[in-house]
Amino acid sequence: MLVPVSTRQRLLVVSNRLPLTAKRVSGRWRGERSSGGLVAAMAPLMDQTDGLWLGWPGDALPGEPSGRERLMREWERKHGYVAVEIPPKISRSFYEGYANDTLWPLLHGFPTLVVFAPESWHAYRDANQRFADAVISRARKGDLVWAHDYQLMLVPQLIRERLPDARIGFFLHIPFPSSEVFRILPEREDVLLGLLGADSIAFQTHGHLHNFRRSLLQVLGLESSMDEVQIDGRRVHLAALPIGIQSDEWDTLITSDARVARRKAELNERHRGRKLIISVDRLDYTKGIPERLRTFHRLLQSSPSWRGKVTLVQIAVPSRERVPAYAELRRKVSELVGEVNGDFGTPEWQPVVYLRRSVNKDELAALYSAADVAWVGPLRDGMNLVAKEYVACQRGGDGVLVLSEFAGAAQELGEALRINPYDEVGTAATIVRALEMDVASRAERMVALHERVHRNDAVAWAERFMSGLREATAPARATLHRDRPTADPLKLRSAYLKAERRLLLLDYDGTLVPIAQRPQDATPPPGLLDLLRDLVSLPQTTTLLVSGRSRRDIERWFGDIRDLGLAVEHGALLREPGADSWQTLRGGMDLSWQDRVRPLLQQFSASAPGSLVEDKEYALAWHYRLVDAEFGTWLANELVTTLENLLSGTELTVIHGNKVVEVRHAWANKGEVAAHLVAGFRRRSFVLAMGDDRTDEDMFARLPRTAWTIRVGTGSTSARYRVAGFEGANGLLRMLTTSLDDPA
Ligand code: ADQ
Repeated sequence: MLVPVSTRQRLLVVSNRLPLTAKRVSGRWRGERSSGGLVAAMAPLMDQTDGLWLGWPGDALPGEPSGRERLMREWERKHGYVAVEIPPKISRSFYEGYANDTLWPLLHGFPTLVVFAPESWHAYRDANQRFADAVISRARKGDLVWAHDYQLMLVPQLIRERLPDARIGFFLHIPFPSSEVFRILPEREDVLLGLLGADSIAFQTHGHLHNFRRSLLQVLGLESSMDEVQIDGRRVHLAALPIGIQSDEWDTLITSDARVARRKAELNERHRGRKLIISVDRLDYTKGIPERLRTFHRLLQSSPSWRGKVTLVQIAVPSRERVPAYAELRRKVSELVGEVNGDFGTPEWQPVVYLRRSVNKDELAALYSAADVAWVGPLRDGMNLVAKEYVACQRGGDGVLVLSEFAGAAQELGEALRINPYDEVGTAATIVRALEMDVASRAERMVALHERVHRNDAVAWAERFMSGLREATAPARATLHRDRPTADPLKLRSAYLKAERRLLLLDYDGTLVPIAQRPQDATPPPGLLDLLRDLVSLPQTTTLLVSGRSRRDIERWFGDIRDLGLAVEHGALLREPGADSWQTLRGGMDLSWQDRVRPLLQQFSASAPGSLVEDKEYALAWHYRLVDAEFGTWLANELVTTLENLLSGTELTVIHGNKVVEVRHAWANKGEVAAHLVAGFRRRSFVLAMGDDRTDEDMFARLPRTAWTIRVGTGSTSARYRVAGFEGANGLLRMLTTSLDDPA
């Protein structure tokens, strides 16, 4: 569940660069704004939390140190930007060396480009220590720290060493490679342990998270679950959170900026009668620019009808030019552009327009909205914001996004045409398909893409991260345990026998029977029905099933065991033991919300084959157990966010359970029904509750401390005891039914 954004805690962001870079212009120091998704994504949070941003302000130059110091003081006072100064020699070896010559190629899965230089590792450690020291010197109790990206992978642990109670989150913007690649790094243990100093670590995709978990196992021998790993008695939350863009800003540019509209019209005029393909990248070997140019050459070679009819605009902003691999790339790209234009160009037509520089946002927006196709072909990319920017600028448009399957964005943007950028023949065919696609199909795909990019924008991303971090560091979490003792059958029986009255509250799915692939397949076996009949016939013993299922299922299966109490839909409806009729715990419920929420669930269901919508009386649920695990989880997170926005301020709540997202009234939870039932069982009573998932935790939380609360299976719990699985749970209950005959 998402925790609402709170303004109480201060946020300290730490990233390699500050949002401003100090430049010396005409003998004076000035701050130059570095644009970029990160600054935009963090801006609203920084305002809300009155936070600080710590980062490197750019190299100091000889001369005028006092002017620079003054500027840094002004930044801190005005914007909360704290400069982390790094001596130039260290900064070079840290940034161009270990960060960009070692970690960048390694984490992108280019092991042959990795440079191993022990001195640059020392510089990396040294620089990370300086960033950590800056945080430590500013941190106050209760602050949240958010560290970013591959340049600062040691920072979480370095902070934790000095401030054991710090609350630290880390986001990796670039991929995490397979463990086979990662483990070639000589400093692999240090880097993993550095990250594990955080309370919460998030990646762009589930694939990267999965790779990270494999490395934890292979390198450190640490077992982890989908969302958690434990180290030194601490729990580290793990998540996949794809970053978004500031789609509103792009929207404003293309809908209400006259300059952009004019520029777009000019571009349309200039390229009239020709299709326009746009590619925008940092000049980086991970972005697949040479591969794209070779593919374009091949396309023009094999499809002569497209000659003179299509132009590729390649914009590439120079980057990391002091790193040798980048200088070589720059040369190669210029050469390939020359080859395409030399082989196919005419006096009227230049096949590739190559701009090797940064272009401003207006120009970019005009190009994105004028282009018929965006060709986004990285060989490997954490996310790729360009793909999302193109989509944002195609509002109401019918452009086609062609996207590499190796970009994180491909996980999310399913309506794009996918390419393997290494496959030049296949990619050329896909580009031709994009150029020739009919307008209805183009528009249909773009509408769906646009909606998704808009929904998961930068602000939603940052809020989700903060929510996860708050949850991971919430004090209540300390009361959850992974190491509960196994329920001792003999002690349980003895407590049961001693009591004057007994109450048994039993969850069904996962507790009395295993979780079934399809909900309708969880029919109770005859042995279980016998067991329940035996339980309800025990003297002074009240037994209830407390289930999230619908009345239909539970009544069909258990309705004729008269003395068995039934609470369904998490307690929205109750049939007391021995009663004929059902009652609601609270009357007069308005159910009109279901008509608003159902279409949304159906829409999600349509995009994920195998998922289904369940109509309950007081709740609606979307089940995705049969959907591909990674895609299903991603979609479920999207659905939860959308629903939470839709339902904020209502009495409804969204629950993300075990492969199910459910909307129901907030009061309809197992805790409420448990509190209602236990009211009559105070002193000298035996109360037992068993359950296997998050919804049963509500029940455990509302029972007296003396109750026998038992978590079935693994997972953090507030229950007092644990039992291995449904067989164990059945065993304990069976033992109660024999205990009166055989009080050994
Ligand atoms: P980058 O590798 O920088 O980011 P990307 O996500 O594509 O890659 O972002 C590039 C940004 O720079 C875009 O906003 C784009 O508009 C802008 N840009 C590129 N070329 C430009 C040009 N010539 N002129 C002007 N602007 C230009 C890293 C990871 C990515 C991840 C992001 C965010 O490598 O995988 O998506 O961080 O987490």
